[in-house]
Amino acid sequence: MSARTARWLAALVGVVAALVVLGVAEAVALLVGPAGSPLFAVGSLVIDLVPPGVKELVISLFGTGDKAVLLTVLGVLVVVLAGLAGALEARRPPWGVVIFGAAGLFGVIAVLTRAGASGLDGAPTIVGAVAGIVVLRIGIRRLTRWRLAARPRSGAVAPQVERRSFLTLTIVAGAASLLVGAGARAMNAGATAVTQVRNRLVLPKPATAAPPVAPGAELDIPGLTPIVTPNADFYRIDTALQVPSIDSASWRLKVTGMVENPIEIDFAELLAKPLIEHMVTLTCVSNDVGGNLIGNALWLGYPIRELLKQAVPKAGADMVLSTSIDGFTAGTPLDVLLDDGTEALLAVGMNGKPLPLEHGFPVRMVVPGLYGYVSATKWLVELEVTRFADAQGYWTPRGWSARGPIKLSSRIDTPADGARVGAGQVAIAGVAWAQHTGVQRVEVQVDGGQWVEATLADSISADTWRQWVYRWDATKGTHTVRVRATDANGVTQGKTYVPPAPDGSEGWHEISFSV
Ligand SMILES: Nc1nc2c(c(=O)[nH]1)N[C@H]1C(S)=C(S)[C@@H](COP(=O)(O)O)O[C@H]1N2
Ligand SMILES: [Mo]
Repeated sequence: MSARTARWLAALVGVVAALVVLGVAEAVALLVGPAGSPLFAVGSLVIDLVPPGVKELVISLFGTGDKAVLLTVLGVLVVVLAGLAGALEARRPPWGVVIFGAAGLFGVIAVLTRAGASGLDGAPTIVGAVAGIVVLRIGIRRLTRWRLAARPRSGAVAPQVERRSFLTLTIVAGAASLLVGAGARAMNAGATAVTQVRNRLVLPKPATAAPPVAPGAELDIPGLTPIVTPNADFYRIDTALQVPSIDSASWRLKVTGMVENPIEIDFAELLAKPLIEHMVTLTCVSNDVGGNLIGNALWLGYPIRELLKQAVPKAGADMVLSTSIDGFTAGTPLDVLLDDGTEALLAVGMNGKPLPLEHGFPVRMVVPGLYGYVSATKWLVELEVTRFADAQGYWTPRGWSARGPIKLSSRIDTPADGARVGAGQVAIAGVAWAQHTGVQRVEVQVDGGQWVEATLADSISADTWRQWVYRWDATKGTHTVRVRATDANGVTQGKTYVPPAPDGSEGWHEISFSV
């Protein structure tokens, strides 16, 4: 093999390694979110960095084609740089690796400096760069072996074997990255487009607004969960490996099954209806005693009962099977959804914003008092009126109960389990919930002594959790604290531990701390 051929082949390895970087990064971005894709982040960082004069020149020369020009130039630059890195790695290792590392770092900086980026958005580029460097090193090593084997009288292994090993790596890595990368890019582009649709969306004012949260509902104690959970901190549970991206303009909801008038409604029609605001604490059936799969938000939406009334359910129906675009289903009792005193919503807003994509954009269900798996279908597309005898929600054949009313529960947020606190008064505080029934009393037990009543914050409504606090003059040593709540019907949480499956956990939350 001539030195020239070897150099070109090394450059080829560099280009293939660059494809691996981009392909792997796009695939990982599918999991962490499209904002983690380095491709356009680098492009927009370059736009930020280019001096205004150059920017205007490009726009005046190419008009609306300016973005295409930028991407083409970037693409050519990437190929040239990757080729150089490959050739360099063959002759002066590890300089090729260094170039890849520096380019990866530049990519991470680009991603993290975009508006609204989170730390996790750097992950796709990092994983991609590591994969690319691995391919670069292995590729160059195989090339070197082939070159040595191809020397006259080199002995050892036949050059064909080394050649095949080199070509297999380059072709397979290159083709796989192109395929996976292109597919993932198309999906990331879809999610990005829907993110833009969401950002532009202006929700209508509610016809019936929720009263402001009473100041007395928030105890403002360090370590205590805030009464309203910010969207970014809201727990997320679903079976979707990739968050579905539904453009609200093409969204439709069908009401089908045992109804006199099947209905189909689009997003504009839904927004034109009189919407109401209601604060509801959502909980997952998988939430173990002391767990954090619970959050409280102000939802904006249209009462499901109104839509069902227009559809007119037939006699004998007792369940609504709601379906998500991704195939997830939940079976909700029809009487709960029709109940005038239960604000079950087709929600479009969460804490004053359109639903975040992860929380069901553009429309989800929220039903006070029921665990999410039987009620809170995200990315909702169909409501089928049916019977529990005829249909099952997603989790029911998988061992979870068909009915899922939320169980009375309470949690200690502070002190954290295992914490060390200073001497003096300690605020033992947490939250308690019994959605749609309400919490009447919370009691605390220190070191197995008497149960003493905690102070309750004001209630927002029976549909939300309630904060509580017990101020205790701490004595030196290690202490164990338990909590139990009593609901508005006078029922108190029992001591016996029950695991989450099949219909929700039970038992007293207990923590220890030392003074
Ligand atoms: N489409 C869809 N909706 C879903 C689920 C799901 O897996 N897919 N999970 C449900 C469960 S189990 C819960 S607890 C809530 C959680 O809602 P959140 O992710 O907005 O907190 O969504 C419900 N809606
Ligand atoms: Mo759940």
